[in-house]
Amino acid sequence: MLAVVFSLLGITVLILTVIVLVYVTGRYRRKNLVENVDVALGTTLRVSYYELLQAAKGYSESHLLGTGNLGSVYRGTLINGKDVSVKVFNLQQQNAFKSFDVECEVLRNLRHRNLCKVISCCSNPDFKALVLEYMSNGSLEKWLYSDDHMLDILHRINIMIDVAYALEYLHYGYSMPIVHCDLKPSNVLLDEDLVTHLSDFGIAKLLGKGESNAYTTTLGTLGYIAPEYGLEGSVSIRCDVYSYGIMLMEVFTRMKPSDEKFSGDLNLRSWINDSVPYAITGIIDSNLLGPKEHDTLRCLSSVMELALNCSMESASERVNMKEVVTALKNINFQLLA
Ligand SMILES: *[C@@H]1O[C@H](CO)[C@@H](O)[C@H](O)[C@H]1NC(C)=O
Ligand SMILES: *[C@@H]1O[C@H](CO)[C@@H](O)[C@H](O)[C@H]1NC(C)=O
Ligand SMILES: CC(=O)N[C@H]1CO[C@H](CO)[C@@H](O)[C@@H]1O
Repeated sequence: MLAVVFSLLGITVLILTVIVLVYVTGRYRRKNLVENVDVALGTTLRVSYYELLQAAKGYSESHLLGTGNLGSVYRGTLINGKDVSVKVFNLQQQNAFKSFDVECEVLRNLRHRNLCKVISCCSNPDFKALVLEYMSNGSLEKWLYSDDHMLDILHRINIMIDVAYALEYLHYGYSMPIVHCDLKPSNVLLDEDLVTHLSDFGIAKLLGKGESNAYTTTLGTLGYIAPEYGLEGSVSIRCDVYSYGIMLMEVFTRMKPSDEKFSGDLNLRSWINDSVPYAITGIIDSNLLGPKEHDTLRCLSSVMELALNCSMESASERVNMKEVVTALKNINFQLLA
């Protein structure tokens, strides 16, 4: 009788223990799941949803760096002390999922000094974010148009050489050509040492093997996009060359393609085309004109000619990024001489 009672008791205890164990490990597993759903893609650092939330102080207004239509970018500090920027995708926007995938795909595989490095991707069904290196000196846009910043001619040339290196790498240095599609001064970021990093690959296009162009309905920024891209949605590496040409013009004239003086037949490109080479002093950013003016103007004239060669109406007449790198390095060399 006693033996039966004890063995029943024993079995009950055993069953209870098993139930408790199953419950505890289950909870533990679930907790672990919640904390580690984020995938660190091809990078060593893992950043959890919670750490990210803390890093950017709950995505507060004071940490907001900028807002685009696909999401917002915040400044944050990770537990290890590293400053980062966190790009949080706005998943209400239909394109945001695709854009996140493209940026992860593009950035995790690329390594180049002049591309913005991705530290981690955080991806849950209802939260997607990219953790990127923080660029303490902001964008080229900020430097060009703010009154308390001033980039001299060599800085500007070097920044544009670095952008050209980044594009040359995207176009020729990876297993398939990558078209950035949204080249403009606000997507060119400067780090602590003023080294240039091309950023924002949200609408970049990867071309398949042997494919020279692709079609898209997502447009880049008006004023910078090539005619065939704007009119037919046809993107190729030559679209980036066009945008690069427009950016060259903007960087040395400090005039935006969207400036109100441009309308009808007059645009940034035709304005410059009409002034090169004889009336160049009238278009160049006056901050760049000082002593040694004659040599400087000759170089600036070459820069504008190169910009026109980049932004030819017909895509097949445009130079390519390898030629751009060579030409700009020559001009830089002449400036230093
Ligand atoms: C640029 O200027 C040349 C003359 O110097 C002219 O023939 C050409 O049509 C102009 N191109 C544009 C796009 O304005
Ligand atoms: C621009 O293109 C013209 C015609 O192809 C060429 O002669 C000239 O050297 C080019 N200029 C620059 C700066 O690349
Ligand atoms: C030239 C310049 O202003 N560089 C600044 C870039 O950012 C670092 C850190 O914020 C500053 O210390 C530099 O002065």
